[in-house]
Amino acid sequence: MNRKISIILTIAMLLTGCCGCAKAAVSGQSSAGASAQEDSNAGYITVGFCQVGSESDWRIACSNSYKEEFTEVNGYRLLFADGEGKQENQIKSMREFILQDVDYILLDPIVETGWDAVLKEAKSAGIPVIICDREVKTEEDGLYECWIGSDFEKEGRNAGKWLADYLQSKGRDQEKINIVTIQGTMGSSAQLGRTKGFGDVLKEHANWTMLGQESGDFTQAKGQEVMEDFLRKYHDIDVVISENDNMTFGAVNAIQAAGKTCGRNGDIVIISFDAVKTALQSMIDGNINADFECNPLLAPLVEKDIEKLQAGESLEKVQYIDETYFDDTMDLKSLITERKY
Ligand code: GYE
Repeated sequence: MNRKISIILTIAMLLTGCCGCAKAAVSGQSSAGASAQEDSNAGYITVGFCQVGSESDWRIACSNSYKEEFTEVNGYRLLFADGEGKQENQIKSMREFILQDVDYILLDPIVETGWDAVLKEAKSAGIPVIICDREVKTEEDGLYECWIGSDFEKEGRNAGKWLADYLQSKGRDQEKINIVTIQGTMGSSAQLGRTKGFGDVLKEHANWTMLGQESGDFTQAKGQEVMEDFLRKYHDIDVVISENDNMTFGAVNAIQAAGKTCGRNGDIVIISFDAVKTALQSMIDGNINADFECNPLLAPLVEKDIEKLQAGESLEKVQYIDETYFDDTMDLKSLITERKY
């Protein structure tokens, strides 16, 4: 909202004794409420963050990272909108942030497509948008400032390469290997990239067969259901690729409930993504063989980008965060204590 209109509305509200409106929550806020809020935000940079939801440990660590970084002590007012796993909720909160005339919008898009209209609205309102974690595919260029997150395809490829080396080390590189994949939320960058990256390595191994691929939507409960389904359908699974740790926890439960074993010395090799603390503990316990890290601590990097924009500097359009992997040959006990997520 134009600053002059905002001041006029604020004065009008003071005259009519309507200051209570300033406490309006993010959702369902009137434009008069928005202007009062803007006034109370004076001196702070207001940041509206459209988060995916709270489906996984990774996501919780990601949300905490924003809440710890964008504090009043650091000069920010963070408006946090939980999309509860639905794109329409995320679009709605973006529109509310536009109405509130926040200084920046941060979008972690649940899926890659369907953002053009709302990104254009933000652009017309003069509000810079930073895309974090998952990516967007737009028809037009220039609808956002930059994207910052993980190289999901590389994570998937690294998982495939790790499996090839592992099988070779066990003398199983010529054996017929049956694989199933528990995929993340379909159409999300994390799912698309990990599926593609692993799929590329699969094509190089004629003795590897993908028996089935199904989405567990990145949650433990659905991951468990999908694994139960796989175990009913296929009786000779050698490897499970699980596109996040929470689905892996569900898969391990399903495997053990079916009387099978997995991980170190088990019947089924388990490869996971994220490498959150609980998963590393599960690897120490022998249930997971390898875990490809995805770093959820994006907020400090996003904050640096905002500082640059504030200083009128330009940004790298694509920014990858550093990542590694872990397997059960490593000394994870000492590592786990230092780990933030
Ligand atoms: O792997 C998963 C989460 O987008 C990278 O989303 C993120 C993924 C992460 O739910 O645990």
